[in-house]
Amino acid sequence: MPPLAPLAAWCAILLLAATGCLFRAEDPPTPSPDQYDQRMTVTMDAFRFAPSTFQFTKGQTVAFDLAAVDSHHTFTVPELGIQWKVCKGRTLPVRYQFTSAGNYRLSCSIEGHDDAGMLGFISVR
Ligand SMILES: [Cu+2]
Repeated sequence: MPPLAPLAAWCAILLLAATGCLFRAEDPPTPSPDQYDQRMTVTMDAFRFAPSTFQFTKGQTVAFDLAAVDSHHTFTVPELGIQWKVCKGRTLPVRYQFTSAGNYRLSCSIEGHDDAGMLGFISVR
């Protein structure tokens, strides 16, 4: 048996452990409609956010359903302290109130994903 197969399996397990997707806590409950102003799904697949540009109003609370299709991905906006990790094949419900006007850069913090073009922009007016 070639020695590469067990090595690949261990690498996969280590990657899952490193991303926290091996022993994952339960997803938070989906927010109820009285807890947000807008609800939207963001698909993360093939190094892309869809949609990748967002326009919100200052004070607006948005409920996101973040769907990671092909891999683990993150929805990361450093300037807003947002770092949401989504395991492969999962949809994570999250909620955020945009309290500061500005233009913010969205990226995926999984190594190599932003270099591959996994970027977006959030405008809050
Ligand atoms: Cu990614």
